[in-house]
Parts: sequence; C-alpha cells; structure tokens
Amino acid sequence: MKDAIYNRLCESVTQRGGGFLLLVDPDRGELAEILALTEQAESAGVDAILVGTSFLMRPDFHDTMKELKALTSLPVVLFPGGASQVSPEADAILFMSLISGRNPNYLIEEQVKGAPFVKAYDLEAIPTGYMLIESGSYTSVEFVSGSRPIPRNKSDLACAHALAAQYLGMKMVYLEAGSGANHSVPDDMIQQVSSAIEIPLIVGGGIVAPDEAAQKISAGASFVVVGTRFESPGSFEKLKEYADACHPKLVVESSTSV
Ligand code: 1GP
Repeated sequence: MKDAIYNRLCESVTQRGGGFLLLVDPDRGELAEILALTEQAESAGVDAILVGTSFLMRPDFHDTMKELKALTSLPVVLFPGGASQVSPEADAILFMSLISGRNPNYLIEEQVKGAPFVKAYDLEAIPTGYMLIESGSYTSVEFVSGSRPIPRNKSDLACAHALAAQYLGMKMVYLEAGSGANHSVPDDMIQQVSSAIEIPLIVGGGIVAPDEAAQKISAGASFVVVGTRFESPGSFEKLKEYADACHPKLVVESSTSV
C-alpha cells in the first residue's frame, strides 16, 4: 500500500513538533472565500488540507475538489462522511471507521461501498480510528451517524477504543468533538490517549483560538484540525497564527536563531 502522504505528515510532526490541518467542509461557509484562503495555506504553514462533511448536500462536490486541488500543492486528504465523498482528485483519504459508535453502517458498510473507488482512483488510504467525544452540544456527526459520543470525563474508555484501533492496524486515531462543538476534546483525555498509543493522534472540533490549538499539541495531539473558524471570513494572518501554534519546534528554532 502507498504511504507517501502518511510519511510526509509524520515527518512534519517530527520536524515541527506538531501539525495543523485545515478542514474545508464543502457544504459550509462561503466556499469561494475558503478556496481563496486555501491558496495561501501553504505559505501560512498549513501541513495539509482535509476535505469532507458529515452529510454531503452539494451536487458539484467533484468540481469543487478539482478547483481546490488546482489551488494548492499541499496534500489534499479526504475526510469523508460516507462513500459518496471519495474523489479521484484527492491525494489520500482518511479511511475511517467510527469506532466509538456501534452503528455497522459507519463501522464497515460505508467503507465497503467506498473501497472499490479508493482502488480505482489509486488513492492512498490512511486507516484511521475515528472517535466521537461528547462536546456539550448535539453535533451533526452525532445525528448523522446515529452513534453516541464517549463521555468527556471517561478517558479510560477513550484509551480502550484508541488501543483497539492501534491493535487492529489503524495508522491514526482521530478524537472528534464535532464541527462547531461547544467544547473541544479535553486536554486530560488527549494526554491519556496519546500516552496509551504509539500512532499519531488527530484532535479536532470546537477549537476556536490559536492558544487552544497549542494546548492540544502540548497535551499530546500530533495534529490539530480547524474548520469552522475559517468558514466566516478568515485571513492569512489568522491561518498563520494557528499554524505557528501547532508547530512549537519551529517557533523555538526561530526565536533562538535571532
Ligand atoms: C470537524 O474536527 C473538525 O470534523 C473541525 O471542527 O469545524 O469545529 O473546527 P471545527
């Protein structure tokens, strides 16, 4: 199996001390503005673009993917809510199973429907254990997936799920509070899960400030994902602030070199 994008992402964490992934949700916000921001993402320090949504409503998703791919040389990685979001334009796909839920549709059914397309499009698949964490609001992913989140004070349960993902051979674990969540994944849970596993940990949902992103990285997240913050007009400066916050090694290097 191909692993160039996975290796590039891991390398980035080794060199920069963490990674910052910008999420483009094709169904949300002012798409034209988000695409314009995508164009500046590489120079702002973003490590990769994720594209996906819980429930796709745009009929022109594949055209949007084409447009987005033409705007950036960063890896474009699918973060699909289902098999209909597998696109030949992407470089890779987080091939996820919603392991915190017990709904067979999101544990294996959508994956079986999508797998032949991943092969046909020759996409790099990054097997990822996706876990929904209670976030103080009823999120789209919770509604669409028909699955209940892990309680936010039950880090032991989160660790057991993350370990199961690792032992099943998954290459990443994603702790998801849900897009636009009231509360992001607790730092304590991030600490415990990242100590328990040996594979990279992605954390997203409800992260609304660069300081908060930095906190998730210092708690043990390998990558932070931010989407909603950039759906209302974002800026290059703001994007760079988040990227810097997620790259503690780069910040230390640049402050010691002056
Ligand atoms: C959602 O984790 C991502 O799947 C990003 O969440 O939109 O809240 O930044 P936000």
